[in-house]
Amino acid sequence: MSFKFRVLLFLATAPLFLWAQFAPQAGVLGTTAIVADSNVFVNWASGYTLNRSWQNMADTSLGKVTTGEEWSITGKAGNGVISLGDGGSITLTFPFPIRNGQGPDFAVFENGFKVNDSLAFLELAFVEVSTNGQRFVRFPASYIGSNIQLDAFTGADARNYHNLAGKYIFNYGTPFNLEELKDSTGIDIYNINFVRIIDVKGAVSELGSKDINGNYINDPWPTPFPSAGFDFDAVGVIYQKDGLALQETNGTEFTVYPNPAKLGSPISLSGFGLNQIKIHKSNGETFDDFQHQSEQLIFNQSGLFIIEVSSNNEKSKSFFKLIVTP
Ligand SMILES: [Ca+2]
Ligand SMILES: [Ca+2]
Repeated sequence: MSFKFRVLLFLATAPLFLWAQFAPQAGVLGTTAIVADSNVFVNWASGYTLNRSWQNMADTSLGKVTTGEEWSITGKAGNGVISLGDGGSITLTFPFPIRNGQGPDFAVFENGFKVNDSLAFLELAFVEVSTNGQRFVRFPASYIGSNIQLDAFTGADARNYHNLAGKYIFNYGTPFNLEELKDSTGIDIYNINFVRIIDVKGAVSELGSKDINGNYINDPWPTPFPSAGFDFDAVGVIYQKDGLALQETNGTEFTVYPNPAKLGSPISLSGFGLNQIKIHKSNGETFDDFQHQSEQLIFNQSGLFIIEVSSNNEKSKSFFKLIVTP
């Protein structure tokens, strides 16, 4: 290889090393942001445990954050946010487990906003997942920007952040791919029941949170307001374990189809008969507001239901969830 050619090759490849960056902000070519209305979302978080933290971790006299209404936590993005405070967290649950599929499997929404064409006010959070609610595994997060402390009034470049919720502005979800955790022990990436969002402590100092390379993650701080920290909007599910039902009893697979089903439309049973089931509402009350014909059910109400199936000899029972949409 000639010297000249080597120099040219170096010049051609150098920018890749000097400016190795992650995906850009929503609306920019190459972004991985997913708009809230996208039809890739098949479900949204339905339950939560909230653990709010300080308005300012360095001055706890201000107390904890208060902004947001808890009713807005579940359901679709865009119905309000709830602030987590410095290092605060929220753990979400879902109608069905999330499973690994092709590409991203769920997305997290926050309420960041653009401050100019290239920068946005962003508040970041780590994302962890769990199958059993005990062992949580964190997505490997990276920060590659400057160490000049961002504050409550400074925009940030989305290209500096990876695997951190809040990378994208309001109405755009940050995607997460369970495939990246396939070598983790103690979780089943095809059966994720919990997603935990943990505010990045933004200080670029010993109080702050670090990425997988040991670098402080630059996130606006201090933000000593009732709305400090990550402002959680929603978690949208892209792949879920549906058609659920596949619990075995005495070698028989029970299914209901379709699931989710539609109000007033027939639902077919297979593997069991009407005489083997009891239907409960999600609060456990018995539910009987449905019609039936041979092996088909027609629900007169929408909602989340639990179907209890007794095996023929009454020795074992299976339970599964059925969703009936309006
Ligand atoms: Ca995936
Ligand atoms: Ca923060």
